[in-house]
Amino acid sequence: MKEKLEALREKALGELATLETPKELEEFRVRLLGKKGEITELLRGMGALPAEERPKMGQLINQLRSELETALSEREQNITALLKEKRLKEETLDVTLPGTKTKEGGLHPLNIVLNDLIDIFQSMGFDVVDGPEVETEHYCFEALNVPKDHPARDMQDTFYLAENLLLRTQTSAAQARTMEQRKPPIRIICPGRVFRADEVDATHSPVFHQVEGLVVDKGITLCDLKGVLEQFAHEIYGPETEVKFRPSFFPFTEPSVEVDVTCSECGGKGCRVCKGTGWIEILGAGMVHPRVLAGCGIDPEEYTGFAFGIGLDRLTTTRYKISDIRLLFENDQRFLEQF
Ligand code: 2U9
Repeated sequence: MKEKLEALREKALGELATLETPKELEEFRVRLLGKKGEITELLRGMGALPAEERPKMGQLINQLRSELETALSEREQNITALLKEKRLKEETLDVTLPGTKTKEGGLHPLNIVLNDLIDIFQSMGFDVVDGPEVETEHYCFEALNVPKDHPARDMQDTFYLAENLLLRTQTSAAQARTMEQRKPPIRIICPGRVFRADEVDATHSPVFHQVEGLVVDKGITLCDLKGVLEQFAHEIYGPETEVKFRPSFFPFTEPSVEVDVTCSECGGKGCRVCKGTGWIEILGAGMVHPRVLAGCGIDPEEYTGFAFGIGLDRLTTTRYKISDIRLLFENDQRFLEQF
């Protein structure tokens, strides 16, 4: 019996040293020290021994039990410590490593400039109005006093989709719609894409962008037009910029003007950018033609208005010194990343 005990002790301690997980330890505990475990079986088996040997044997078995219990709890502590160390090693973070860079999107240069324009006009009380890109001849031409034989209506200039259906050549179409829907006072800008069947080159694209504006109220005069557009020019180009109003002609405005600012490249001395004139044309404008007001249901005897049109693409290419308008439409990341 003693040898049996010794053999069990050797085997158990040997096995214990090889166990590596809490699960294995628990199985070991049940198998040896549990209710039906080997030690309990040994105690039970003592009945077969002569009475005088039993106390001694019982003492030895209990000694073995407590020895195994101690060894088990030591092993348990060891394993817990080892597992903790392993986990900490696995979870170690090198906080000095550089982070992974996420690619950030940005605004298209046209949208950067458009947002500036919207800020400037909103601060002067203008609403932003949207309109369809596919228009009827009525809103694109008739309502704007562009007669049937006007060169702007030429098939070569306008993309027709069907008879009477076309891609708008100016966002004024949306403004004509607004005039029909709203009563004055009207103070709106219409930014958007417009389309003309132009030959493509470094300064012309069949798709381009306008921000057109319209103010209609009682007593609006050319002075209001000058004040608003001068304020706009100073906000975009700086307060030292000079602004010049030149007489011009548009079918939808009378009188009409074109607005020039002193060239920001040379400060007005004359350079390659302004072709030696010292001035850069930035927009067209005028007092809304009485026939346009009347055609949109506004009495020209009671109300007057002014309108203007800004080419967004040229404003963007000159601001960022972009040499070719086509770069704005190609969506080349190497170009777009620069803004
Ligand atoms: C209504 C009546 C009149 C808008 C106007 C211009 C002058 C103009 C050009 C600027 C550069 C077009 O993109 S461009 O080529 N536009 O010169 N636009 S007056 O006149 C209007 C608008 C709406 C109801």
